[in-house]
Amino acid sequence: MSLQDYKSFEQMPAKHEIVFIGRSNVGKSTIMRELIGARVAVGRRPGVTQKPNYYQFGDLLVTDMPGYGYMRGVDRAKQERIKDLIVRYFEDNAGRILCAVQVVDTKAFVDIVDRWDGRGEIPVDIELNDFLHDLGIPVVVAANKIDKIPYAMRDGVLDGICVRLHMLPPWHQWLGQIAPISAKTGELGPLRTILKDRLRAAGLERYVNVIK
Ligand SMILES: Nc1nc2c(ncn2[C@@H]2O[C@H](COP(=O)(O)OP(=O)(O)O)[C@@H](O)[C@H]2O)c(=O)[nH]1
Ligand SMILES: [Mg+2]
Repeated sequence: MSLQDYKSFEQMPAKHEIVFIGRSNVGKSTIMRELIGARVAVGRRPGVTQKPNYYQFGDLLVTDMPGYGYMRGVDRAKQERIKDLIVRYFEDNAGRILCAVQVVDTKAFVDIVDRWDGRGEIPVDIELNDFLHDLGIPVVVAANKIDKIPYAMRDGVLDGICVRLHMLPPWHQWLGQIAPISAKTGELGPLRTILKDRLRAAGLERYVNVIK
């Protein structure tokens, strides 16, 4: 069966869920390996993973969505289809989703968004971010690959990301919603803190240790 034939992604039974989304190659698999010990392929050819990967911890499900947006070797119809299936998944499971972690490549994000804007198109990242807010699903932006940005430029770049996501700068105002991280160097502290806090706030203290 090809992706075109699915009505929706397969759904796992769970009471609570954290869902990771992002364009392909932003570092989602690397983050999940570091954060929850998920044994997932890193640096695999984008577009190969076209179904969610699920990691179950008792009643808590951690889900790695397929990458969306442009992928070399994946036709546009299929890219659209993946986005539609992701949207559908959030609609179907909104009630149990504690938060969505939207992973972005800190260095590339603003350029990609502005290029799409310049063509009069809505960037996929922005479309999904707006959609999640409309559904009432809390979004945590993981600004990954921060190691690629010189220290002196980091605040400016993070402010730029906030502006595109309709969050008023300075980015420091949004410490619960944006986490500058580097999965490569293992600097995941801000994302760990946010996710642990959210689990505690949801009365899920027993799952705090799922986050390594
Ligand atoms: N510089 C840098 N590279 C990273 C970081 N995280 C992931 N990468 C690299 O980005 C590429 C894509 O990573 P992967 O986890 O497979 O991305 P995914 O497609 O989003 O799952 C790999 O070559 C990773 O080593 C990071 O924080 N900094
Ligand atoms: Mg991956």
